[in-house]
Amino acid sequence: MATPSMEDYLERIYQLIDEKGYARVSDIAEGLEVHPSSVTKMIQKLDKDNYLIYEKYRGLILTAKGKKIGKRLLDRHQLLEDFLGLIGVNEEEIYRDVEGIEHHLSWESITCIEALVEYLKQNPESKQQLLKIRSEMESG
Ligand SMILES: [Mn+2]
Repeated sequence: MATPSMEDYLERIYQLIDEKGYARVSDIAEGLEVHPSSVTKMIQKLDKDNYLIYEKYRGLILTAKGKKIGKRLLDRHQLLEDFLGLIGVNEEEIYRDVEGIEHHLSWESITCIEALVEYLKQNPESKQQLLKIRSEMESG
């Protein structure tokens, strides 16, 4: 299974290919705030584990396995952003918090959060009630 760090790379690579059609080492490094040499190292590891195929002059492509996992990781990130947003977390905190927790939740917890997000979207009055409790906590 992919380590938290491998997950970050796969998620970023999947997102870049999804948005731009390709993923360059420099773009991956920038997005993850790491040195390009770390990216090259990780790409070799991901290649070895069959998540992607890397050729020095042709760039990299994700294998079927890499695509499947990459999509899952990106969806998970998005779900957690939706979740924190719905329960009232400040916009500025959301991205960093998601980066902090996304690798440490079981898929069972993710599925439960997914159901809760769906519930809150379908029941705006419950969401309002939740936010009301929270503002009472802040003022109390
Ligand atoms: Mn992420």
